[in-house]
Amino acid sequence: MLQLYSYWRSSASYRVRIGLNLKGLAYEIIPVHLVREGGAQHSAQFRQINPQQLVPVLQHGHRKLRQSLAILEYLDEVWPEPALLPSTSRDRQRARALAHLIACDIHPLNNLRVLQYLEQEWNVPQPERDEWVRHWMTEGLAAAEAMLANHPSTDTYCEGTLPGLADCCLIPQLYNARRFGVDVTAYPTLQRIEEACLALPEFDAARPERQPDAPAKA
Ligand SMILES: N[C@@H](CCC(=O)N[C@@H](CS)C(=O)NCC(=O)O)C(=O)O
Repeated sequence: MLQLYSYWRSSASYRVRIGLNLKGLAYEIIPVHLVREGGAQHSAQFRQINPQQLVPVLQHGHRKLRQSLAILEYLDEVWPEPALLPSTSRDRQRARALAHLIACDIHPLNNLRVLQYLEQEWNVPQPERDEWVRHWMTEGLAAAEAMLANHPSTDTYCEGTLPGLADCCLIPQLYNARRFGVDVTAYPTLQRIEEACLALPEFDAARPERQPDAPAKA
């Protein structure tokens, strides 16, 4: 009933995999290789699935759901338990603000198509492109650390004692940060939350290296 168009290393897909696992929903992964042969996301077939040429896409029956945050909120509306969002407006606002910080303000600047554009249109060399990525990640993660450290709502997870929307975004972003050589020890609260999340089977099963399309030695 649920099929997820996903790429093992895509952090936006990783968010949705965590959300589906937290909800205890069974789903089939349909891999979309973002790099091989120019990227399957640009194929005519996949453009029918997502005109934005991005993963993830969740197919629910005949419906195609796009945009990871909108998908996570949909999951929460259709399968309310366990909730990904807290019960009060104030706490929901905070969880969404953290999620948007990552998904709207850090991630899009560092996406594959942006890095390819810098390389192909502006001849930006690899070291500068990597530095660009690290700059935006460091700035965003430092803000997330400041928002989470010593806040009364921060507990085992970003918001209280249950994992939710903000954690679905934070853990994939930290995976990305390490990939690009960001020193995550500068963010002790984020690291502590990451450790708690990855100890849960729902997060563990969503890890890039556990995906059917991950290379054998990932
Ligand atoms: N805002 C979108 C972002 C999706 C996105 O950027 N996906 C990336 C992988 S993490 C992608 O498909 N990139 C392909 C490309 O850049 O060509 C969401 O949250 O779903």
